Amino acid sequence: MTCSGCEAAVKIAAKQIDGVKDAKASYAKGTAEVTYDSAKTSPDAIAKAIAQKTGYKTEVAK
Ligand SMILES: [Cu+2]
Repeated sequence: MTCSGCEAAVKIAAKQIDGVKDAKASYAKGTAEVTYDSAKTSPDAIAKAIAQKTGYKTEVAK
């Protein structure tokens, strides 16, 4: 992410994913924090969906 516009785009993309309850993104840190329902989705699926919607490379934080 390179600016606060990207930050908002990542946040919106994450919130559109089924099973995601809340999302926060920080362009300063280059990270996003997602609260999700583990019965509906998984970190890998969320990362993939965000990458598809925004064009950013994503990886699941370990
Ligand atoms: Cu930007």
